[in-house]
Amino acid sequence: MSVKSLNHIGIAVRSIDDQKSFYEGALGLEFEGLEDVPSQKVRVAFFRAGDVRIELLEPTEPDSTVAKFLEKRGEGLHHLAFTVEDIRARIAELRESGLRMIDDEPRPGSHHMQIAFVHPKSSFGVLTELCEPSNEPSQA
Ligand code: CMX
Repeated sequence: MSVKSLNHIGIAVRSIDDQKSFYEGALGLEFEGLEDVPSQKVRVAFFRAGDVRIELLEPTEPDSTVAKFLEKRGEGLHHLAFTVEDIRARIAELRESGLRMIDDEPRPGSHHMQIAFVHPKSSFGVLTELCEPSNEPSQA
């Protein structure tokens, strides 16, 4: 198992609107846009920081996992996402190595990526996402 790169850093927020000025204004990061991710019950905002993106995650439903996270732990760092190739094979490898996967099958994520999460109890408290970009031209 070898990841290609850090793809993005996910940050749980109550309101994207409230935090946009910090990332875009104070830090001067390029705002790349908003996207609804119905499968995850979140709305996301992406900011470009070199080769990595900052992903702000705002829950769209009260039963969103991000809503639960905010209730329990407050706003802040939510997950790290790593780019991989052949995500199904990577999921199988991690499972075979004894790690607990939240997703045994890839799910659709933002930016047309296929995603799967490792349970934070298997990754020393850091929720870890694998993501595989599609071949669509909009992908960076
Ligand atoms: N990072 C680290 N630990 C986390 C966590 C996170 N983001 N979210 C939950 N946990 C911890 C909890 O604190 C809890 O730990 P303790 O037992 O020590 O208190 C434990 O995991 C279980 O958490 P829980 O509150 O009982 O919540 P659930 O079991 O219902 O769900 C999790 C936890 C990680 C399985 C769930 O949040 C999940 O499936 N996450 C993956 C999907 C996701 O996060 N989607 C949003 C992002 C989508 C995107 O990027 O597009």
